[in-house]
Amino acid sequence: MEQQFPMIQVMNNDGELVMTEYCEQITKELAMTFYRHLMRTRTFDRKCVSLQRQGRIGTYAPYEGQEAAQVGSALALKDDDWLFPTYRDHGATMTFGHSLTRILLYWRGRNEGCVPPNGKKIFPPSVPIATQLPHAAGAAYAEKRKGTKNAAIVYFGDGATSEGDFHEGLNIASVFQAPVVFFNQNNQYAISVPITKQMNSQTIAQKALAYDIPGVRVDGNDVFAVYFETQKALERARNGEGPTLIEAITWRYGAHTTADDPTKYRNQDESKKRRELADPIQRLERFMKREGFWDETWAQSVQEKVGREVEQAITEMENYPEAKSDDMFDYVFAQPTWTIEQQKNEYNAWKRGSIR
Ligand SMILES: Cc1ncc(C[n+]2csc(CCOP(=O)(O)OP(=O)(O)O)c2C)c(N)n1
Ligand SMILES: [Mg+2]
Repeated sequence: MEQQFPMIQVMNNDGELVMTEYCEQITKELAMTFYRHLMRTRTFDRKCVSLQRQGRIGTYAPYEGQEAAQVGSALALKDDDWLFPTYRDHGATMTFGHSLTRILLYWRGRNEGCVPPNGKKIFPPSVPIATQLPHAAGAAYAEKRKGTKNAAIVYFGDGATSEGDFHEGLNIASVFQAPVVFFNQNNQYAISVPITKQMNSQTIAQKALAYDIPGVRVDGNDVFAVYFETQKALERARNGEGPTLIEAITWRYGAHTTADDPTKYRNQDESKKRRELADPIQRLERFMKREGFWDETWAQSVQEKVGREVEQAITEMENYPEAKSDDMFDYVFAQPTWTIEQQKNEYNAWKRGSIR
């Protein structure tokens, strides 16, 4: 199966182009755009981990190491497409145009964090594993029924492919030839469970065979491979050729969330080695240096600019108006059930001091 689904690489770990197909499209401007987004996502992610440690946001799910998979795929989208993320995909949502302040509000436990900027079709992060796949298939099918050229992308992890919703989503999308890209980030772990203990399949891409849709395996740390292969899959979707399953092979360096301790289940040297060998940002930097696209002053200015942008979002998040406690009751259902009404009344009575 690994031979039938070879891992597509455009740029190897040393930053050399190893596939000629896309050479002409890989310009200095494109490389600079990718680098800016990669640095922006990494800066944001690291800052969030430290905000959690300082008690300024709640539990946080870091994606460091997976930036190329998220940035490359999100940049392949068009403005009117749909994006269905998990809790680990804010690197993709921010690249697609989500507001950093809103993403921070989400991690602070605020319902406002689930609201995308006007006109952006970004769903709230799905925490229940794989439930977003049927939603994405449905949204994509609705676009098809309306006769638009819009597509949907849905993100999920390796662990999610063991859920029923994964199979239901792929099946329904295949039956109705919905314009959706199933974008799997195979970071090789579902919390503490390594992929080898979770599935007997050699690849995730091969699971596409059962639904008779294309299955594509890419090096998820190669931003070019991810970008061009996602673009191809989206083009197929827009042209009425139905869904694609993409497996992007990657690795998270850190913890599953800030509530997890990865030293309990894996050797940290593995992450260190992968960082040295295959880090998505260093790899692009190596490529840019080889091609003569690299400029130290420019790289520094990128770092300063994204740093300022992140700091400003943090200030906005912290100065956001106080949360109204009624929100946690009012947004559960469109029409509250009597139990929720009762809980709300009891809570408000307790706040007023009339019950203890
Ligand atoms: C339906 C469901 N079952 C279990 C969980 C608990 N859980 C949270 S994250 C996770 C692992 C998911 O792994 P994967 O799909 O590989 O995504 P990753 O976290 O690696 O990005 C599990 C089992 C959940 N959130 N939802
Ligand atoms: Mg995983």
